Amino acid sequence: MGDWSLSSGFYMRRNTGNVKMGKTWPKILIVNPPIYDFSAYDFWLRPLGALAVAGMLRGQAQLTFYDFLDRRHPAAVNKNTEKDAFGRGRFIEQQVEKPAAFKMIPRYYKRFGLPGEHFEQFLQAGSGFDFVLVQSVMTYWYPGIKEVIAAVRQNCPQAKIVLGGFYATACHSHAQTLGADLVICGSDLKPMWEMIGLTEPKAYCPPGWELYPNLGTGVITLTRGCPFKCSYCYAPVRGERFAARPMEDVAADFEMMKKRGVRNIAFYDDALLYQPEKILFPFLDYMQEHGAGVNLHTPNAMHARLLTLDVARRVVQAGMKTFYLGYESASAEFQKQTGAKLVSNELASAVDALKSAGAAGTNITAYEMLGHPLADVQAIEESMRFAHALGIRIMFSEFSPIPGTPDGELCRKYVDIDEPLNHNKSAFPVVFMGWQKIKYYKTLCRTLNETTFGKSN
Ligand code: B12
Ligand code: SF4
Repeated sequence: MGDWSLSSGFYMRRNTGNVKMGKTWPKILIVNPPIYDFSAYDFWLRPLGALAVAGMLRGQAQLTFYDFLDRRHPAAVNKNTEKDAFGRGRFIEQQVEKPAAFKMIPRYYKRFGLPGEHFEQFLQAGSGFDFVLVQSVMTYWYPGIKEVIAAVRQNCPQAKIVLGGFYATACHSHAQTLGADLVICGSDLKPMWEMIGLTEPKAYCPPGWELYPNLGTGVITLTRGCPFKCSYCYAPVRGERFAARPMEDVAADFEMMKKRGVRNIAFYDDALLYQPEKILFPFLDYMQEHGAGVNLHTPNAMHARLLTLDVARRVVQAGMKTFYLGYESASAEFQKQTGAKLVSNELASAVDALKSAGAAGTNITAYEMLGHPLADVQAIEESMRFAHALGIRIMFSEFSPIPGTPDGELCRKYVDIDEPLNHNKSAFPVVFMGWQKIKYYKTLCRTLNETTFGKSN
């Protein structure tokens, strides 16, 4: 284990010893890249994949961490990155040139995160790294990874670069063109262990939360995989069996975050409410006992169908403060064709349950899909008005076509989905439906939300 030090203006995680049994510990840098997109907001974002890998390297390597998206980093504070009551907030941003793929999108394209020069100075000030591990999430954010790889090659030419995460998995061939030495596919980290010459620990290691000197926001999962099969989603393609994580591992994750002063925790589960007696309820009981003052959030959406009054009471009692519900559409035909996740009266019952458990309408949001290739049968406006009438917020879940998914494959006739930029959730809906329609729905959404909750929200 080690301690934190502030060196040359950069936070570095240093292990207190660097020689183990006559062997020098490898110097490993872990990077969460900047985002290139039309918009980005810190909606409780944490690079959980990279932190999981950092946890496994704990005590075997000299670890240094660089998170371009850490709004609490000394180089980010006071840069118009204000936060709301639950820790969400804006990133540092800068307008950049739009790639050719986006020329028809009438919006500014931006880079979000700490400035590139800061990272370059950081690399130059460091004593050299043997390995650099780079995180990826959204496929269409790969320009940020490209930037990181170029900076590492330029300033730290001896380092071997390993790329992992969702983009590296779903767009594996594309990811191999970015210049990393190794691209990890899925959760099998064996090639990485071989490259860095270390062994995967046998016992569970919590994510490397200690790499944040000032945590504030954390994320957690209680489960792996998803038991459902929605046609727009990658989970069924990945085929990971749904399973609960052992409660003692989840508790270890929580305790580690608690020690670092966490105030807000977002669930990153795909199906948080599935089999609640076995999975969610024991965690909520644990939180009631150990989690006083910690707010829970569900940005990845909960299944309204599974949100009974009992579930609602328990989540509210355990400190859940914001409630995002997958709604997608009021259309039975759309539901049938995409996986039958929910019908409208199930959304209404979930909202009723939450409100009678004490949740405020302003903290309940229905995600509705926009720009899906089956938009014709989706009844978008009717769905919006239905959710609005329940006294809750509406937020669009803009469609991102993912290769290999049935709905993503349907989009090949509109865009080249082998180019990951075309998966951008702000771009595909515009290409598919046209800017005027998108603008109409977005204005309607804002107006409906403002009618109930006022302008400032
Ligand atoms: C949490 C989550 C979110 C969060 C935060 C995402 C974030 N930036 O961190 C929120 C709710 C904000 C979100 C938003 C969206 N999301 Co999302 N999200 C997820 C989710 C559920 C988990 C991602 C995660 O962090 N997992 C945790 C890690 C631990 O799991 P893992 O990746 O499997 O990690 C293992 C390996 O990959 C590997 N690994 C991972 N990282 C690394 C790094 C290194 C260095 C190495 C070596 C290995 C490695 O090792 C890990 C351990 O085994 C995934 C689905 C899923 N289950 O993966 C969708 C997913 C990534 N999201 C998706 C989508 C569609 C969206 C939205 C577009 C939805 C919408 N329409 O609004 C938005 C986009 C937001 C934006 N601004 O563009 C898609 C991907 C789309 C795409 N084109 O890339 C996914 C795959 C879901 C799906 N529908 O299929 N999302
Ligand atoms: S959209 Fe959600 S419920 Fe449907 S398969 Fe994907 S993760 Fe599961």
